[in-house]
Amino acid sequence: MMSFKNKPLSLQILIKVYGVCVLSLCCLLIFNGVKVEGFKNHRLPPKASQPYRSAYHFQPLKNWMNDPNGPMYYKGVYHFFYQYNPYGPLWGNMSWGHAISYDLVNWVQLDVALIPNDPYDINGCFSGSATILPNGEPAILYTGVDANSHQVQNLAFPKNKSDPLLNEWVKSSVNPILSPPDGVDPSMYRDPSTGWMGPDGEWRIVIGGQLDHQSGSAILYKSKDFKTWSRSPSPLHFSNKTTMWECPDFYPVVVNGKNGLDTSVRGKNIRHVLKASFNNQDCYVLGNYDPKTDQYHVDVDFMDRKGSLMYDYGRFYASKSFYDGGKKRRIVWSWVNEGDTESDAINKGWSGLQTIPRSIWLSENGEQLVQWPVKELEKLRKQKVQFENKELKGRSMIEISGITASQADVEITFSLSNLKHAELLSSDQVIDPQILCKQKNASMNGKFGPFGLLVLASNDLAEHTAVFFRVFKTSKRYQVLMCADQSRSSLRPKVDKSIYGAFLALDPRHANISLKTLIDHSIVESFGGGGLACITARVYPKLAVEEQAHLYAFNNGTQSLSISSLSAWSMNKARIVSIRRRRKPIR
Ligand code: DQQ
Repeated sequence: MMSFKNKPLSLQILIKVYGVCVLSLCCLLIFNGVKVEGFKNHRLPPKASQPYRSAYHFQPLKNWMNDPNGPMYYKGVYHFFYQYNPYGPLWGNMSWGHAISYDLVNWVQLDVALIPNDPYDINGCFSGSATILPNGEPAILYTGVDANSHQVQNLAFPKNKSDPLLNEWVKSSVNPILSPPDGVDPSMYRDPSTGWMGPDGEWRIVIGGQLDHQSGSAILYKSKDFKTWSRSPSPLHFSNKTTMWECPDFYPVVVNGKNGLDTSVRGKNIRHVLKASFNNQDCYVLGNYDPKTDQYHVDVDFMDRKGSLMYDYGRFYASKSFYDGGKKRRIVWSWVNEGDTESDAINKGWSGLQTIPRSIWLSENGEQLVQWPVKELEKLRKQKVQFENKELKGRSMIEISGITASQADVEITFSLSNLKHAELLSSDQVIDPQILCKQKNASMNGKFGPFGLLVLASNDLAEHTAVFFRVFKTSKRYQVLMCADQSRSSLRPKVDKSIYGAFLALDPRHANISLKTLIDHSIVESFGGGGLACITARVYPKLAVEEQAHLYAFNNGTQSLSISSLSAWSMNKARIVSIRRRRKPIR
């Protein structure tokens, strides 16, 4: 075997830097009275029976996880909380799991931060958010489900705010701080947002709710001290075209720039995003917010025009963003649920993933958001294959070999010419992109497309997930459709095989069509057009696992096109370790 000294200098440096980071994290943990138990095997079935466990997406070492909660950057440490069942792989015993990281890639899972053991949250510590108060102290606002199954809002603070790990959390003695108001169903009143401060020095938050049994709503509250809250006469926004809004998120974005903004920032050149989770999707609107009057005027409302703008057109729910003051960016996290069965969850011993945290900003034309995986993920890249300017004839495919196809990061750009030959999309055809992707799935030939990637493909192609594009011509313009087709992703019955779709807001006459796909065993996260459209899929291949998985670039259209560039990397495994403090068991 190659000794450390024989490794290339760059690798030696990398190993040393990594070692120093891990060592300093361990010292910090020990210094904080935490027993480090990382790098030990946790009790899960052996690796051979875990083909769907991800290698570089965040997931706890075992059990159920759903919504991201209260992400924040505090004293140089990223904190990530999540809806967690400490006792098993199905939803229940809702608690706040807690993990920390220096780089958003490698994680240490700490003790559960909030457990449902008080009268005001005895039936669950549901979702919520973190806000850093003016004295530098972080505060958590979360929903508790009380003994009457009513949803109430509660506060918690760190036991020791000088501890960068924020190891222990103390629930406020004044809980619950808010109970369901008149006109709001007590079982539909939850998920307080991060607070933002107005020009009057008062805090604002929104809480998701259903008003008068019909409207999804972001109920607005104000407070001088973050403890005593009063409801504003009108909600920040509502819609009677949707059901209840879960996990509302409200934040500013800068016009013409990629930097993020702290949630309280106001001023010129700023627009505001309101995200609401409903119908299994995370939809958002863009608009102008006046912090003096708390009026929010949206450009295009939820469910208007062709539907709603969505963060991701695949499996992606209950997302939560935060401002990373260290790197001046806004980052969004999201829960990606399973598409297999409850008994699969029991066999696996776990359920639920998080997306790779994504930077999020306003597009150049100001009409939508753009997302891209955080830069830090690139440090997991290892072997690379790369080529440029390769013709991809009609009805052909090229295998991308030399990397680990089940654990990879792939970036590919296609260039098209002679677009006048594109298929005609008549205006009377359905314009729901998901329906179009279902009608014209990956195996249906077209002219320009389907072309893209076949990921997690078995040797005989009996299994594969296709992420692809089609270009259409309408009477006025060109339309680029992006699809993720899981219909042939697995030979296993009873797993989800949805087909997802989105339109990509780019003009193929002036821009090449790019795709970035993160493949991680059972999750396929795709970013079209530099993050203009994102689609996340969960797949459960039977044959195309581990070394048996293949990766192809394909063109199932009749028109030739060119791969102007391809770069693909095998990905290293992220370190996710667990530590345990000596503390009374939860129950
Ligand atoms: N999940 C939480 C709720 C939230 C829902 C419960 C969204 O607070 O509304 O686990 O997935």
